[in-house]
Amino acid sequence: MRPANEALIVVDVQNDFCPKGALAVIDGDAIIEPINALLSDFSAGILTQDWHPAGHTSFASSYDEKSAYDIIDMPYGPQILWPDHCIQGTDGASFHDGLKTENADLVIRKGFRPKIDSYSAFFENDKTTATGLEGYLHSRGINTVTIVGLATDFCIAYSAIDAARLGFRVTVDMTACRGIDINGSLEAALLQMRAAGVKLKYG
Ligand code: VGL
Ligand code: ZN
Repeated sequence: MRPANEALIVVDVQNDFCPKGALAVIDGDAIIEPINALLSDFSAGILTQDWHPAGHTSFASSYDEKSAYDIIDMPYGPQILWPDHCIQGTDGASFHDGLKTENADLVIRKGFRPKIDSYSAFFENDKTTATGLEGYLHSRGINTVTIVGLATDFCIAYSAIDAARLGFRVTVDMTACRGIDINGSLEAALLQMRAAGVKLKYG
């Protein structure tokens, strides 16, 4: 068992990010068994759940003449437009059946504000609206986190960089992550994580 100052953060292991989902990540379900093993090993397990209202401003379908993966300017900066995914209450937003959710202590939902996307487990994409996870971890005396899940180049990278910026010791276990990789986003995310002091664990 890992010590009480360490938490596992499991990012967005939801049907829509797994094969056949609306925003499927290649091999997204291959990480479920390794994540279950990690959940048993950590004394604190936190799940995040992407949780968008229908018509969310991050969905390409919310605009005339926009396609998925186009980029638009939002008040908080550039935003990639996504296929509709993880709509509140749908099967696509549910955790994958294989994930042992009963071994997690907390579920953090994010992306529920209609006009702002939220990749990070800590802050929405404006980088100031907090999810509350920082306070939760601090009040449990946790200063070290391991991050796994989907997708490496978006929600994992944003979460890891925010965690490092907040002063947590951060490892991303690459064996239990998979990426989307659009236009070099995966390589860029790995560089940014390393630059932020995030440890990338490959074995
Ligand atoms: C994610 C794009 C949109 C993710 C969530 O979990 O990485 N990516 N919403
Ligand atoms: Zn989303």
